[in-house]
Amino acid sequence: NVGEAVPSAQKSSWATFLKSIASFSGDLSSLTAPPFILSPISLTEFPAYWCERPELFSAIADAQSNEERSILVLKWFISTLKGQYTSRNEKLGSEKKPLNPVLGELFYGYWPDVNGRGQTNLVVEQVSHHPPITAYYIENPQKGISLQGHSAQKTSFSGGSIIVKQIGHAILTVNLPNGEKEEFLITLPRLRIDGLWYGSPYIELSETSYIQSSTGWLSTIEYKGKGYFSGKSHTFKATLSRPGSTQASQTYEGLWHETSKNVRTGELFTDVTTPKEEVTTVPVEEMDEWESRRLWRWVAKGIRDGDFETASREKSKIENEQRQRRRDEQAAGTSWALKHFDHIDSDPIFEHLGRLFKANPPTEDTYVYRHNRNPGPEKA
Ligand code: CLR
Repeated sequence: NVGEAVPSAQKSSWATFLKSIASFSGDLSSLTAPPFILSPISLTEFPAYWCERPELFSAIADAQSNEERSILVLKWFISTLKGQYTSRNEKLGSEKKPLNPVLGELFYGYWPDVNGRGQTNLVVEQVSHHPPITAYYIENPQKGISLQGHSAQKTSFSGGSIIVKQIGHAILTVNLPNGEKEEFLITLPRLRIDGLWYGSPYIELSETSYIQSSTGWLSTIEYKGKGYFSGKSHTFKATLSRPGSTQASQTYEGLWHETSKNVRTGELFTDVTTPKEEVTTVPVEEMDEWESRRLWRWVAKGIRDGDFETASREKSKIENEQRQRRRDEQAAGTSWALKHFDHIDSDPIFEHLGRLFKANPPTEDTYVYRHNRNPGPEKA
């Protein structure tokens, strides 16, 4: 029977929602979901998950060899997965439906400099509404490391689960001491959202993602859930192979939400059982109208307080305002100007590095961060 986790008054609307996803594919954000499953957080906040262990991000700069740099990038990447894919369960009780960002929505934040790790800054912009696409740029200038990426999703329904194919990729750039740059192309895993029937959705990762370095080192990460590898959920196996070789130079395995180890040496590789550091922002009162937490403030309050009438009234206000804006643009023959990013049809770094591991598709568009304009949060 539907939904032991669903409040009794919402059981039938949950069943209706499930039916609507089953007969639907594409953009889930547009479907109306019952109140209990709504999150007060917009998708523009999600890129912050990349840096909640800032010391692992900054440590990449201290590597002494290409191999070590690839290992540290893999270690940082695996250590972000718990935040990316399980934190709503921990904070909100289950996976929830995030607020669907408006075009031009912004999110700024930073992680302060502690013990010489340097300050890391985050700039996020919603660069498309239909379909939803979020672009982000994360930089630790002191350490000479940056991450630029964009994120979109294609969803379908299969065997009672939502399958989410992640569209987009990220490029990590490291300035080397000799003045050169090393680049890493990061592809994203496939998601399955299980537990829908009971009203307590959670994510499992599947298939394979890659981290290809411009030095030739390649990490191949395989994801499995219950009943594979170790039989446990959130399992991964990663192999690092040297340039031009398919043989593993290092192999790691474990649980991405707990710990993992180096298979050969037994040495601990990742450990995310310790607290993470959430991004710092200025108070909502000091934010600009387009900044996510300011923009959605009253909707989010309504959701948090269980006052769904206010939440939906405030949400309609925002949506109507957006529709009017689009009509005005159309009448004036103008279009919305992005603030921090430029769109390009084909990312040359993706094409170049993607060839090394036969990325599929072989080319992708991207959003390039526009330096020297609107530098985002300078506050520390
Ligand atoms: C966004 C990019 C982040 C990782 C990430 C984590 C959770 C994903 C989210 C991405 C995209 C939107 C998402 C969400 C889980 C649920 C939600 C797929 C990929 C969908 C739109 C909501 C489904 C509604 C049910 C929960 C009822 O780096």
